[in-house]
Amino acid sequence: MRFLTAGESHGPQLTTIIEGVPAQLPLTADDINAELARRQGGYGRGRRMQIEKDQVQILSGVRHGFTTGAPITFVVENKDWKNWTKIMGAEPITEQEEQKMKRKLTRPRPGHADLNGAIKYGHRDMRNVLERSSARETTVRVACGALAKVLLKAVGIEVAGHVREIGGIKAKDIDYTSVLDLRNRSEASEVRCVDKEASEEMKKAIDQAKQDGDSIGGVVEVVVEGAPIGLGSHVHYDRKLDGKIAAGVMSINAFKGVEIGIGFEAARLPGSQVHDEIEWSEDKGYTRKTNRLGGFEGGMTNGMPIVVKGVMKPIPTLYKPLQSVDIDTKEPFAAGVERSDSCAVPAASVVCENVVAWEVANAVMETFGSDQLAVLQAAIKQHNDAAKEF
Ligand code: EPS
Repeated sequence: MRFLTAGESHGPQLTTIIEGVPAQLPLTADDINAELARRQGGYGRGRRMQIEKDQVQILSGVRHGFTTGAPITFVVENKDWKNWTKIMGAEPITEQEEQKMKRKLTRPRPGHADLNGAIKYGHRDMRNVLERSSARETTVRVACGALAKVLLKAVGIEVAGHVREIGGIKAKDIDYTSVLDLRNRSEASEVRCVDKEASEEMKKAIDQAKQDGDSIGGVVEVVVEGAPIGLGSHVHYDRKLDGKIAAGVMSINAFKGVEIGIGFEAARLPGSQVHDEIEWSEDKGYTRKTNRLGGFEGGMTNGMPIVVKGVMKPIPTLYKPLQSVDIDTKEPFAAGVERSDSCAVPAASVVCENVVAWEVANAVMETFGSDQLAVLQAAIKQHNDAAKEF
C-alpha cells in the first residue's frame, strides 16, 4: 500500500490518496472520523481546535460500505480556510494587497522548518514553508492510519497508544492485561496517560507552560498486539520492519527520537537482561518469557507485542519568542508568533499510534498481500497455524 498527502494548514482542505488496499474491507466515514476526533483532543491544545471539527469525505474507492480495490481518496476540509481565502488563495495578488494583509513571515522561529525551507525553496515569505510543515498535515496521516487499523482489526491485530511522559513528569510503569485495556484506560485521561496521579501533574505542567508563554514535549508509546511472526525480514536492510516503523515515527512533526522495546536502556544492561527467553506451549506456540526487545528480533516480528516509543520535542512556536533574525533586514528580532498549542503530546500519541498502524498494515500486505480481504484472512490464519506447530 502507499499514500500521498496534500494540503496546507490554512488552505481549503487536506487530501490523501491511498493505493493498494484490498477489496471487500468494510469501511465507513465513522471509522475514520472517530480517529480524527481523538487526534483533535487532549489537554494543551490551542484555539484552532475549537474552529475545526475534522470530518472525512470519502471520494473514491469505497462503495456501499466496502472498499473496491481502487484508489481511496479522503478529504478533510479546513474550516479556518474561510478566514484565509485571500492570504492562502491560488490566484496572484499585488504587493500592496500583500502588505495590507500583514501575514508575511520574515522572522523564522528557531526549531521550525521556516528558515531552512525558505532558503531551500527560495521563499521570501516563510508562510510558504510554515503552511505545509504545520502538524495540521497529521490529520490525513491519521486518516490513513484509521484505515490501516480497520484492516488490522479484520486480521486480529489491535493497536493502542498512550502518553508516558510530559514536561519531565513520568507515568509509573503500568500493568495492562491487553491492548484493549490500555486503550480504555488511556482514553479516560485528558492527557492520554494511564497513571491518574501523573495525569494531574502533567496538566499542571501544561498550564504552567501556557502561563509562561512556553511549550513542553514528552514521550508517547504504541503497543500492537496480534501481529503474526515474521512481518519484515532479516534478509535486507530496507525490509526490516523495525527500521520502517522508526522512520515513520521519526517523520511525525516534532519527533526527535524512537525506541523499540527497552531501546536505549539496552546499552546499560548485560545480554542476559536484554534478550527474551523462548518458550513453547500447545496453546500459544512460540512465545518469549519477557518482551524487552519490543516484539522484534532480526528486523522481524516475533509474535510478542510490538512496543514503540517516540519522543516529541516542545512545539517551537512560543508566545514568548526566542531570538531570531529578520531575513529582510538581517537585524536581530524576536521570532514570529503564530497561534499554537502549548503541548500537543496527547494528540501526538494518537498520530504515533496511526503511523505505526500504517507501517504494520503495510507489512501485512507485503507478506500476505492479496486483492481481497477474505484471501488475506485465510493466508494469515494458515501462517499462524503453521508457526504454532513449527
Ligand atoms: C500548528 C499550529 C496550530 C495548530 C496546528 C499545528 O495551528 P494554527 O496556526 O491554525 O493555530 O493548531 O495543528 C492543527 C491545526 C491540527 O489540526 O493539528 C503548527 O504550526 O504546526
